[in-house]
Amino acid sequence: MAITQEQLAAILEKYPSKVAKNRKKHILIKDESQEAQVIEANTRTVPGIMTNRGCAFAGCKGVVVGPLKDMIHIVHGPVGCAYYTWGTRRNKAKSEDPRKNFINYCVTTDMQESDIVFGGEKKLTKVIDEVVETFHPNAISISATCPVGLIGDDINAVAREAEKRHGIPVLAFNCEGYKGVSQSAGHHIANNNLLEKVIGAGEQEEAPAKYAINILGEYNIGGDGWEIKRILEEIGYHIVTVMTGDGSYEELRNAHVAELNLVQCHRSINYIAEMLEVKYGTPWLKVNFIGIQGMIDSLRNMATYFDDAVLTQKTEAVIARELARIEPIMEQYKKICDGKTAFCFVGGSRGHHYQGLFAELGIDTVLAGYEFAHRDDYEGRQIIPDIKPDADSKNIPELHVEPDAERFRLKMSSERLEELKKVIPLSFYAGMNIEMADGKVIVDDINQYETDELIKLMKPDIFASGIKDKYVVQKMGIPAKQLHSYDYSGPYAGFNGAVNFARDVSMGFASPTWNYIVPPWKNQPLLTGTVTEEGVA
Ligand code: CFM
Repeated sequence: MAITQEQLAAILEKYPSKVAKNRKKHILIKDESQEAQVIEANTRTVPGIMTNRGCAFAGCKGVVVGPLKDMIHIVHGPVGCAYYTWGTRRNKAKSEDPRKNFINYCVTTDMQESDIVFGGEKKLTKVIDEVVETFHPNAISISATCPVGLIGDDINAVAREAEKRHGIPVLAFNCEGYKGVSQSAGHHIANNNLLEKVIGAGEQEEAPAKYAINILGEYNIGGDGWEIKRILEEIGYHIVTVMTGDGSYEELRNAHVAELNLVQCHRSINYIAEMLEVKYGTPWLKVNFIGIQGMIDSLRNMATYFDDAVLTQKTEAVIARELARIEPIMEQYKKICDGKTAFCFVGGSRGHHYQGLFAELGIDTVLAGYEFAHRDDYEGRQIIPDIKPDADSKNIPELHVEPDAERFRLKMSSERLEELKKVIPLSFYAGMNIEMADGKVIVDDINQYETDELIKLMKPDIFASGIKDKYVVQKMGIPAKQLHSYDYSGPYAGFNGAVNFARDVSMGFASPTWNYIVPPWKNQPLLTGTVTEEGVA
């Protein structure tokens, strides 16, 4: 069901007026009669409001850098920052050489009070030395947590010295948690360093095989990347590197040789995609491997880009075979799901990407949003010139990139590239809003209060979100599906992923559990008080 502007106003009315004014700009009811609906995004959360956002450290170490499996990732900071980013995101990795897969380790300098007082550089140096001696990683990352920036430890100097001592790359990331307004700042910091120090450090001049691609913004959560790889490799693509799910420092060094970059998660990695185009002349194609139609469209767009008869034929053959295999299975789940409604609120790309998959099951996404996306992820990249930088966004350095003197080369004539841009999303992302129908609600950086109120009003059948709100929602009697870590399941990408998702969501609906839950408001009064002679107490 849709909501009216009056109902929305009634929710906002409960806030102090300044907060109401702020939050109003972050919530839209889609109105197709309006040419452009502006949404405010990537700005500070009002202090005191409970939101789902993370920090810059989480975006850098936890999201972009952490999945590189042949590196040791050192968290320079208190143990809590390391512990709570250890294994929870479910970015999987395997390696032909098990001695070069450190994904399950958690390494930290475990800063204590004395380190805060006297500085933590010596301790960091010692940890690097121990790590090299014990693990012999291909490279090391150091991610700074809040106190490191506050006390002024020079992690870049420590990294430079360690590189000289050990002869392996040591990358320092100044991703203190407080930088920027969310984890989005950390993505940007990570992107800059990986482009500057890693991509292009490899010796390869040419791709070792035809149809060489990189997959950007795919983190192999629950094995998504493996399902995508299964399909792409069967069609005949050569995957140079995945950034960064099941990826490695070794592979990333040669990412410059690819003929095309695919962008799955635009938010976390669009900076690298853009910079690779400027530096090496590699265009990027926006893909969405979530949902059956999303997968099919992405495969066909890739085939259009390469324009090769054999590749196109193989693409169609794989699509036909996979559809014939999974459609009968999907049918049985559709019977359970059809006619239901969903809220889909995830970080910076899945709030959009999962809507197609829900629709294929007959589930209508009535509310969607992002924790930390920017306006272009909602409204499309054409509005980027209109985004006014503020003090927080100016805090994150913009890398200035130029065409590489030796390695820049056009992948095709600029005329052909322009022609292609008319038919496939090359170096462009149209955002989430355009695909949402009239009356659908779009919320940026939703909080606990708004979640509660909108659930009461719109009564979704399923809530797709994260761990922080999952249990509150379930106690309201509504199945909640984590679309960050996929709970304990996955993969959800590609053809097999669609089947897994359909099964898990159907189990959520069919579970008898919900009959045993009595939400508190069913057997307790919402307000208690006594009426006395003076009035209500
Ligand atoms: Fe990209 Fe992600 Fe997402 Fe993200 Fe994330 Fe994630 Fe996410 Mo959680 S990189 S923006 S910072 S798709 S960890 S794998 S699920 S919030 S929607």
